[in-house]
This record gives sequence, structure tokens and C-alpha cells, in this order.
Amino acid sequence: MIDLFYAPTPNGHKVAILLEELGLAYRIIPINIRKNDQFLPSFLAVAPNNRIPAIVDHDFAGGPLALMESGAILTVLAEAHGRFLPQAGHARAAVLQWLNWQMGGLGPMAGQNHHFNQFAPERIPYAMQRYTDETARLYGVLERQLAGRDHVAGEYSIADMAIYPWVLLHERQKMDMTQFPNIVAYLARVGERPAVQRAYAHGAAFDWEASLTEESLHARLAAPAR
Ligand SMILES: N[C@@H](CCC(=O)N[C@@H](CS)C(=O)NCC(=O)O)C(=O)O
Repeated sequence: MIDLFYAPTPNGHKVAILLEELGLAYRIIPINIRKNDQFLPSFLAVAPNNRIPAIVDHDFAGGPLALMESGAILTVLAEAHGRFLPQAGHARAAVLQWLNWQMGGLGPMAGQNHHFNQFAPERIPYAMQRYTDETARLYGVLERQLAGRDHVAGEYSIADMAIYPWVLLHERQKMDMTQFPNIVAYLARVGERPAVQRAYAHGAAFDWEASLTEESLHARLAAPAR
């Protein structure tokens, strides 16, 4: 059994997708980041960076494992279950390369894009332009990589699970998708996977009005995981 500390954001969706693809038993612990649940002590004990996603894998070899950072979670779970990350060689290197491209580039840049284009309390044209342009540059990189390929690095992998939730938000990022036909086809291809659809169903069920207290979070975590 795995506890998934989750909100329906791109980084949250990534891990839900992998858990669904692997068919693992997990329960969702909702962390409402709009209501500051991420600062509750019982969450910080799992994820000291106060950000979702995080997991506790109660059945991890060697004992329960608490883990934050979506890239680490995808890598560790894929490795532990022997799927969606090749074991060695060029194929593994390619998946890790594109996963880290998402973690270090697409995610942070698109995240700033969302912030300055949608949420910033003041309009700062320089920042809006800078992050829109950088997001578009990264889309161009992905567009070229997807030419003649169904997935970003060989077989469907954790790299695709990391990338898909970010490019799904292309409207919010002000991307002109007529420039990126390979990404449009990729979105349809990944989006039709039943596991991806099940993962996104958690998002539809998430209650952004509800929030936790330390007591309620503690009680949830203390409840039997099986
Ligand atoms: N590099 C981290 C980023 C996680 C992250 O930024 N999570 C956001 C939601 S997508 C969050 O929890 N934000 C809460 C906050 O800003 O306080 C990862 O990939 O797990």
C-alpha cells in the first residue's frame, strides 16, 4: 500500500499516472495547497520541501519509504516494479535524460509561465514574455524529438508520464499549438490510455474547498493502510 500526498496539479498527476499504470494499491491523502495543508507537520515529516507530490511506500524493500520530488518518485517506483524505465544502457539513459529535461526545464519554466500569466497579483510584461518564450522554446525541442516517434524516449515511459501533464496545459501557457502538431498527436496518444484517464479522475473528485488540520491529517495517516 502506498500513501500518495496529492493535489491535482501537473506534478501530482504524474505520480497518480504511474500508480495507475503499475496497478498498485494506493490511497490518496489530499493536500490542499491553496489552503496551506502543505505546511502541516505530519506532511512536512514526509516532504520537508512542503510541496506535493510525496509518497510513503509501506511495502518498500527494507522498510517503509517516505519520498518527495516527482522525478525521484517516478524513478524509484519504476525501478522497484521493473516497468516504464529500462534497466540499463542507452534506453535507460534516454528515459532519464527526458525525465530530467522535464524536471529541470519544462516543469519550472511552464510553472513560472503559469504564475506570471495567470496568478501574479501584478502584470509584469517582461516576466510574462520571458516565460512564455522559454516555454515555447521547450515545446519546440519536444516537437522535434517527437518527429517520427510515438513517445519521447523509445517505449512509453516515466518520461512521458512527467511531460504529458505539463503540455496538457498548453492553453494556460499561451502556446500556439498549430506550431506543434507532433505534440498535439502525442497528447491524444497518451491521453487515451485508460490509466491516464483514471489518474485524472482523481482530479475531478478533489475538493479545493476542504482543508486539513494537523489532527485530521494525523488521524488519516494513523488509519490502517490496508
Ligand atoms: N520539483 C517538485 C515540484 C513540486 C511542486 O512545485 N509542487 C507544487 C504543486 S505542482 C506545490 O506543492 N506547491 C505548493 C506551494 O507552492 O507551497 C516536484 O517535481 O515534485
